[in-house]
Amino acid sequence: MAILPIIWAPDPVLKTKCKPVEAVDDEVRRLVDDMLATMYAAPGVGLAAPQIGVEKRVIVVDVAGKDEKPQPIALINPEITWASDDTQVYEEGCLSLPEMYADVERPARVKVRYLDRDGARQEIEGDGLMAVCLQHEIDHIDGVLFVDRISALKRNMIMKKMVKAKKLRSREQAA
Ligand code: GNR
Ligand code: NI
Repeated sequence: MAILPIIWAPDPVLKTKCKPVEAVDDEVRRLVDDMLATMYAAPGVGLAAPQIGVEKRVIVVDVAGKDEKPQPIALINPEITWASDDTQVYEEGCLSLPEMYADVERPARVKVRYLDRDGARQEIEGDGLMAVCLQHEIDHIDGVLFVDRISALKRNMIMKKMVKAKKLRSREQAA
């Protein structure tokens, strides 16, 4: 399992609508395993394939608490089949927007249909952080970031900071 570098916004790969997986084969399983290793190393509670530069509809999540045993879930071709009318506001972050946070309002509960690591059909229902994470990751494979769901003023402030952060990082890497 490889820990891969996470792509920072702004980057065109994070704006791409990703392609469905046609067959859950060993290559997809390797992608899932690399994504889980990368998510745990970060650390994060979720990761979407485009964040490591892969334009496929694959996401991983694990919202288990620090003292609980890990609960990795890999979702291939995930689709939201139902969203509650009631909403929740959660302060979101993103590994592709490090150190940036903003309140985002989304449906409080969702049902998601997907293929698991063995290619079997599954459905999951989540609330709280799980609901946030599922929607945040499915947004990623549609080319949407959490900053696309906040005011233009806040989004522009965060994106300006990201452009500076990326310049700083590339200068550090060059040195
Ligand atoms: O690790 C993450 N934490 C988080 C916190 C609040 C709302 C969403 C998230 S997802 C994020 C990891 C990530 O960027 N996944 O795409
Ligand atoms: Ni994210």
